[in-house]
This record gives sequence, structure tokens and C-alpha cells, in this order.
Amino acid sequence: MKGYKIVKRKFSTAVWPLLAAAAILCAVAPAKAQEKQPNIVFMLMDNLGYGELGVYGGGILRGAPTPRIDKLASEGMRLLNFNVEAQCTPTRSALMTGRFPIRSGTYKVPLGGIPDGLTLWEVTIAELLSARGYATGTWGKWHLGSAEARFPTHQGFDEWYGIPRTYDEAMWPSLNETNSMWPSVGNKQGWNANVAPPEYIYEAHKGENARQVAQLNVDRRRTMEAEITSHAVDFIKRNANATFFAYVAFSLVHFPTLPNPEFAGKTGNGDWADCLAEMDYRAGQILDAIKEAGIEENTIVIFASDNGPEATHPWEGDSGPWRGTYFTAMEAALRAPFIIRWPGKVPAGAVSNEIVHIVDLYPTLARVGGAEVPKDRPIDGVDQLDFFLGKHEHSNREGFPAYVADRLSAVKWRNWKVHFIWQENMYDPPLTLPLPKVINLLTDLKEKRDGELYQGISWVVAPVTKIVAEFLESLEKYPPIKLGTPDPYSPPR
Ligand SMILES: [Ca+2]
Repeated sequence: MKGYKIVKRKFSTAVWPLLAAAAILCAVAPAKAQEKQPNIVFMLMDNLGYGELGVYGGGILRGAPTPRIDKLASEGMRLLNFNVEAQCTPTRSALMTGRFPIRSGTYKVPLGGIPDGLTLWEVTIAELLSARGYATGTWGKWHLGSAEARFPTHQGFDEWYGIPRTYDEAMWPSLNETNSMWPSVGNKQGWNANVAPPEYIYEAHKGENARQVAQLNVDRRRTMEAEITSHAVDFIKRNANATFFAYVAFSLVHFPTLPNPEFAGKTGNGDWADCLAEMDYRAGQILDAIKEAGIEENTIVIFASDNGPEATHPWEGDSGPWRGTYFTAMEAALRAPFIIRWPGKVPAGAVSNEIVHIVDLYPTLARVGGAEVPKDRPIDGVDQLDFFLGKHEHSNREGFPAYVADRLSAVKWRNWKVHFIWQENMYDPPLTLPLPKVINLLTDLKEKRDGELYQGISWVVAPVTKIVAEFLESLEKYPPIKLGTPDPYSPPR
């Protein structure tokens, strides 16, 4: 990894005259120091519902205060209408590529060992920032390719420590406890490594083979948050004098919600509340590392969740005022917590109900890093930097199509939402509606009322139809990459 960086920074002797000329030009330029590009620390929580954090109406209501994250919100901007994809994989893909995941064959969580992940043709935000000289690291769940050739260190990250798939697989090798409260689904029920490969924790550096650190089991799952944090903190310390992008893909509160032994029993309110307490503590450790490195002023911190709350007992999460669970197009699935802090730049304490989508972070962070987004493919994200900086009240997005896997299920537009497919819970069958269901999200937070289409608001279908038509036309022009597409991929001409 280090070698790669050094090679990139070496200049061939042929460019020395050019550098000398540039130095002369710089010498006559005003003496103002070039402002360093800010560092970016992106903390992405896993399955953290809208209603869990104190600042979003949870905290002590859920058995554990979240003072560090609440304080972060008071120091930056907090969004009430930040939207994600309905599942882990598509959201992570949207963040990495700025493209709706229906385009990149990553629109659903891969199950059962099918070929998975992002093609190497996609240009990730890590690749864009890395090309601008950023040191890049990620820790935690990747979920964008379980084969080594698609690990983060092949998609723009200098280093990675984490798992390629998902935390529930921690239970596969650990459920021999036939007297536990969980249903017995361990070795005696037929699982072994030959039937389905166990999940491994990997450590990887760019340009080197990845190393298997350990098999993920429930004991190890308990320490993952601490491990992720310690790697991220170490990276921040090492790169305090560089410019860096740290994508901290935290593991909480994905099921099984098992707290670190140091947090087990701490709140007295059960595993879930203990996990919430640990989440707040770990986020605080990252914030402390930034402060101790003396780089708080020049570091953008983003805290967000990848999707809505879990639906499966006993790990259910909470979605605050919104109805539904993840794996649906209900507001509980789409609206996630989002906080952005950039001292002196993003107005402290700002709160907005403007629509922002996670695809927007791609062009926004690219601009922060001085990078250009690719022009040879559709990028769905829109640059929201000026909105975050408080330069205008409205976001640069009015709406978006909401897919659940490969089903166009709903469209959001301003304070409206139109459902084409109705599904409240991840285990419900998706029902195609005979007529689009129009919801006013200011008067009907729970998306409960039927028949509003007939109460003078059918005009809402017009702007929504425009969003759908434009998106489908774009898919026509740029055919989506199919799920399971191998590398090398190149688009049809
Ligand atoms: Ca997730």
C-alpha cells in the first residue's frame, strides 16, 4: 500500500522544468496559502432506524441516551428527510457510485452464494478521492462483493478491515447451543463450512492479498464495533498530516444486536439499549480521535444509517414517526438519520426537512475533494454542497424513484409520495396497486389514508410520472448491469 503511494508521488525527471515553471508562477501569485482539502469521515451505521437516537426522539426513550451523537447534531446540520435504499447492499452501492443500484446490479442483498458485488468498471468515491491524493480507508461491512477481486482494496481504498458480507452469518457457526433462546439451527441442523462458507473477518491493503483474520461468530460479533473503531482511530492518527477519507462502516445495530462485554448489562435495559449506548460511545471515540489529532476544523464528519430498522424478532428497531421496516418503500425504510458537521462551514444546529438522497453524497464529496464525477455514465446523485453550507434553503433534489430490489415501488416528490407497489413489512408480499396511492407526507406521516387520489390531488401524479419517465428513459439509454455480472465489464455500445 505504502509503495503504491510512493510510486504515485514520484515525478519523472522530464517534468522538472514544468515544476520549476509552476514554482515561479506560484511565487508571483498572492501569498495566500492554498486551502487544504478537508478530510472526510463518514460513519455509516447498519440498520439504525429513524427513531433510535436521542436527537431523533429516541435515546432514553429506547433505554440509552446518545449524548455524543446528539451533540454532533448540535454542531452541524441534521436532516429529517435523508433517504437511502431499502437494503444494505443497494445503499452502500449508491454511496460508493452515486448511481441508483438498479443500474449496477447491486439492487438487493445477495443471498445463497450467488455472484455478487460491484463491477470494477464502477468508479467509487474512494477511487475519485484517492486520485486526488486522499488516503482512503474503510472498516466494517463491505457488502459489495464477497470475492477478493471485488474487495474495497480493489475499489479505491488503501486499507480495509472487516467482513465482505453480513453480521447475521455470525450465528451460523455459533448456534450449537441447542439450549439457547435462539432456535437451534447449528451444526446438528446441518450447517457446516462445506454447505455454506462461513463469514470471515479480513484485513487487506491495496496491492496485497487479503488476510483472513478470524471466522466471524457471535463472540467476535460482540467485539466488532471496538475493532472497527480501533482501526479507524489508528488510521486517523496516522494520517493526521495527510488528507484522508475514512469510511467507518459500523456494525451496530445490525442483528444479532450483541453488545461488547464492556457494555453488556450497562444500561439495565437489555441488549438493544446496551448496543445503542455502545454505538454512541464508539462514535464518540472517532470524534475524540479527530479532535486529538487537531484536525477538527478541517474535517467533515457525516453520521448516517444505511437503511431503516430491522423487522426480525428479537432485534426489531424503531422508526420513530414512520411506518414500516427496511426492505420496503415505506418511510421507515427510506428515511434515515443524517448529520453533517464541518465547523465554520455547515451551519451549526441547522435542521431541514428537504429531500436528500444518499446518491447525492457522491458528487457532493467529489466536489469537496476537488474531483470530477465520471461523464461516461449516468450519475443519479446531485451536488448538495451549497445546501449543506447553508447557501440556499432548498436542497438540489425535488424527488426520486424508490426501488425495492428491482421493483419500482414508489416515488417521492416534495412533500408527496406515490406508491405503485404496497408493502409495509419486509416479510409481506409486494402488492401491485390498481391505482397509484398518493400520500401527503406532511399530513399523513403513517401513510395510512386511502383514496386521497380522489380528493383533488391527482395532479401529484403528473410530476411523479415525469420522474418515472425520465428514469426509465435513462435505463433504456444506459442498460442496467445485470446482477451477477462478472469482470471485466464494459457497457454495450
Ligand atoms: Ca443495513
